[in-house]
Amino acid sequence: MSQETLSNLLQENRRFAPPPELAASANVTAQTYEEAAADRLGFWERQAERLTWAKPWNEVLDWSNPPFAKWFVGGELNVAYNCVDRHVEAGLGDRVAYHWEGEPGDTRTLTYADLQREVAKAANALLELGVRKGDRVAIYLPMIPELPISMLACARIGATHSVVFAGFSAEALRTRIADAQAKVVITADGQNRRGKHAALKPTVDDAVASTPDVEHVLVVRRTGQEVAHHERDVWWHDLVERQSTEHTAEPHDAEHPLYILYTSGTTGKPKGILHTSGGYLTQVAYTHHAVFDLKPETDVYWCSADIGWVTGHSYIVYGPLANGATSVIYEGTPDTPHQGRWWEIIEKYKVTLFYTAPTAIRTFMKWGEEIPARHDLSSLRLIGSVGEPINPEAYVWYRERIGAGRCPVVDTWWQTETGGIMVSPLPGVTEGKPGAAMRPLPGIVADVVDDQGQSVPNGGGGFLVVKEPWPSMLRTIWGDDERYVKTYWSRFEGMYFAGDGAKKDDDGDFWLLGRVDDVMLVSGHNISTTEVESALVSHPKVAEAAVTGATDPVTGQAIVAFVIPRGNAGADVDGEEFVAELRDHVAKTLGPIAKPRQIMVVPELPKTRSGKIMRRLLRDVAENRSLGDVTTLTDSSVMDLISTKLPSAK
Ligand code: 6R9
Repeated sequence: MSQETLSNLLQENRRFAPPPELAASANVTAQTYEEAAADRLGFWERQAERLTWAKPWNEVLDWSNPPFAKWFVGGELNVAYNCVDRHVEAGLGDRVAYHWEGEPGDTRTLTYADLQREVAKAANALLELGVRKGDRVAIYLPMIPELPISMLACARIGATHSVVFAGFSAEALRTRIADAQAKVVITADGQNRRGKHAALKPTVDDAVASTPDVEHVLVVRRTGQEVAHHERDVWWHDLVERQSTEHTAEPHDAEHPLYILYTSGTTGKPKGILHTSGGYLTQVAYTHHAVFDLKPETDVYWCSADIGWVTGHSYIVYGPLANGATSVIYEGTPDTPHQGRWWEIIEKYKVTLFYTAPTAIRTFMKWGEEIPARHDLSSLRLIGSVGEPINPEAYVWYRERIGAGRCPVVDTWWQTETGGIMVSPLPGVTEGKPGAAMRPLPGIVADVVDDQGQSVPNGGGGFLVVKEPWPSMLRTIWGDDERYVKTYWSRFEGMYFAGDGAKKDDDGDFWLLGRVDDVMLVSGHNISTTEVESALVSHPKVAEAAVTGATDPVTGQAIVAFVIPRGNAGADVDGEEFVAELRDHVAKTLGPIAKPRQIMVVPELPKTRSGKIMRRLLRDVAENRSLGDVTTLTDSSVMDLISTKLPSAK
């Protein structure tokens, strides 16, 4: 972004107060903000007491060598014990930890007692394979119970896991295995994707052909498809099933590395984000309790994310299990075998708390509101969003069509790097605004600053920063302290730079405006892609929109938009008239400066596996360049579909 601050174009006046019953019994009240502000470290210390520690800490935070933080110094705990065993010891062994639903319709129920046995067996199996405390284990599994079981087994013995999305290419997997020097890879023969079997094992064979550190590949049989067998391979059902269900969990240091998770970034090699144990578990447990108002005795919680994304790590595995929650895990895609599959799952398990991404919500808008309307979603009491800014119209659709106009929506801002939720409404406290992530949570000190690092006044726009260390912050980039300092702590003195644009409204509430790299500079104005996309989505015929800046001889950059029409938009959505209508709609909503130069109607948008729109690929298209790296795309054929829509290709 240049000197100029981000233009603040979108006006949104709708407000939604917390439901009175929820407010009356909410886990967290308004007072907590004050308590945490008065004594931040004392606040986090109280949250750490949610966990069971083998040895108490002697210092809450060591920040003597910034930006390298140590939380709960001297404390010791076992993360897996905290997520599983202690609930069994407390007499909750029969409580369901996971209702698992496979794509083909097979199911498995794991109580906390079941999970304890499974994790112990997997931990014993890893030990038999020679995995020791401090070793790294790569996990390349679909959304099956063996995935959380493997993660917890690693945590239990103090091995650091590195989960890689099942579906990433052999090359993406190879670089991640090599960077972490993983000793063992856990995978499956294949996975179910849209009613078909997609092989995984050949990708692993390919990747480990050139990663000499890998001693064993542990293979779960999921689809039953043929796989090649190498000497290093061992079947899960041979090795794990014969292990003892007893394993004593040793305590590990609060700062013991729990996991590495790679974020792709736009350039350069992927960054291995390192999370440790005590602070991480404290913040994910607290935020899951506070933001979702979790009542573990009665709630059924479902986060639809893939566990290969940080959202799955923190809010399918560690946070919910630390809190003794009952969760749903679903293996497949939302349209298999039909477009109502998710709503069927909510109805079947009587899900009360639901957490998904804007990309999914916009897809459902595209498919049409009659699909969720066929299902009984009345069990829901709170719905959440994560991953991208939620457009106000998508928020309102979500609240009305899924939440029956009754459930509060929590729009949660955070990152792989932050480990846990940072900015979010509190469902019993905050009056929600469609499109706003609202306020930093209690105990979090975040702000919006200008390019000099000065806090912007209400009404201003700039960069989102975090001004004080937080328990679940990344500790470094695996093997590259220098890059950690340079990427996150060098843009503004003494502050964590998140890389996101944001604005404060007149009440001081935060609105996230997308990655700073995506901000467009049009005739000297910084315009966020998010606001133009939200304006497009507010047109009744648009389900989804992606906006990018393309070089323009007159305006520097010009706005180019790609839109997906809603299911009920009718047949006239491909013509010039529709495009003209949309351009005018944006000009009316945001002002003439934001009017797109060009709008293309497309059937799909390029997205990462976690559902984020890859605007840089659209910029390549808009500027007639050959495409950059497409290895993290969910479906690379999407780009061909889009290219055929280009005027030049017609
Ligand atoms: C959890 C996760 C992080 C980036 C982040 C931002 C975007 C996530 C958001 C949001 C606006 C929200 N993001 N949640 N933007 N509102 N509620 O998504 O982690 O995959 O590392 O991505 O996602 O741009 O910087 P990660």
